[in-house]
Amino acid sequence: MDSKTTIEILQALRNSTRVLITSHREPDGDSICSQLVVREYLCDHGKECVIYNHGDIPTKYRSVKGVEYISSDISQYDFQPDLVVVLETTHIERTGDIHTIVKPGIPIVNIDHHQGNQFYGSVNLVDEKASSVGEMIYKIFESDGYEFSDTARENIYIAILTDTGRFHFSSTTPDALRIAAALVEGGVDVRRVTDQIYFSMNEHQLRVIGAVMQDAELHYGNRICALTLTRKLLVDTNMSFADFEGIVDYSLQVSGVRIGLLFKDTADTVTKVSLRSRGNVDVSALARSFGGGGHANAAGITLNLALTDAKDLIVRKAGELVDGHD
Ligand SMILES: [Mn+2]
Repeated sequence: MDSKTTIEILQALRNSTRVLITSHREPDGDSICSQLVVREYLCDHGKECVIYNHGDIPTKYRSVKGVEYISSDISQYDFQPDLVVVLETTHIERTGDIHTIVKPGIPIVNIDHHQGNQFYGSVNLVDEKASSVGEMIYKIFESDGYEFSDTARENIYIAILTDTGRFHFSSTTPDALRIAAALVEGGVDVRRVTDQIYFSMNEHQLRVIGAVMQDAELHYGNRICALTLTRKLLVDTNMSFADFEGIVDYSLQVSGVRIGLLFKDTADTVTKVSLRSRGNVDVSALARSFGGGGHANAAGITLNLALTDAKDLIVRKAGELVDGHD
C-alpha cells in the first residue's frame, strides 16, 4: 500500500472534527466492519462521527459489535461533516441515497480494493490486491501505532473472513492470513465469530435455501449454475432478501462450475444478479458491461428487467464467457 497516501489519510482524519462514514448500498461484511473500525478510531481521537448506509444490514451481520451505530434513514439527517470517508465503493453514486447528502466541496477519503475505482476522493487509496478494505484499514491504523480494541480486532477479522469467503477465494493472500493470525493472537475467538456469521440460521432460512437448491439450474455442460431467490418464496416464509446474503456461494459448490449466478426479483422489473467465478474466469467485466461492478471472481449487477428476461440474458452472456475459456 502506498505509504504517502496512507499518511495523507491519517492527516485528513486527524484534521477533521465531524466525519460522515459510508459505503456502497446493501453493505456487506467488509463494508460494515470496516466502517465500524474507522468510527472507533475516530471516536478514540475525539471526533464526532456518524455512519450512514443505504439499505438493510444483512441478518447475518446484525450481531456484529457496534452495528447499532449504522443508520440507514436519511430523512432525519442533519449532520454537517467536514470530512466524508467512503469505503469499499468504486463510484460515489454506489452509496445510493447517501451520495445525495454529501455536499459538494467536502473532502472525501476514498479507500477501496475493487477494480475500476473512479478516484472520486480528495485522497484515494485503492489496493486491488488487498483481500478486503478491513485489511487496508488495519494496515493504515497499525502504521499509526493505533491500539486496536477487542471489538476492532474482531471486526477486522470479520471483514477479512467474509471477503475471502472464509479464507477460500484467491484474495486469501499471505498478508490477509498474517493479519488474521495477528488478530487471533490478539484474542479473536475464531469459532464463536465464525458460528455467529455462518452457522446461525433459523429453520425458515434452512428451508428456503433447500427450495433454492432444489430449483438450481445447470447450464453449458454444468459449467454454469444459476440459483433463483424469489420474492414469492420470501413472502411465503415471512423472510427478506437480507436474510440470505451469501447464498450465491452455494452456486460454486458443484464441481466443474466455472460461473455461479444468483437471481433475485427485487421488483417486477428489477432483477439483481450476483456473479461468482472460479479461477481465471473474470465476471467483473461482464458485470461492468451491464452497469454493475465488483471483483474478477465476485461481482453484481442490477438489471431493469423481469426475472426470466434477466436470467435468459445473463446465463447466455455467462455461457459465452465460459465458452471463451475452454
Ligand atoms: Mn470488500
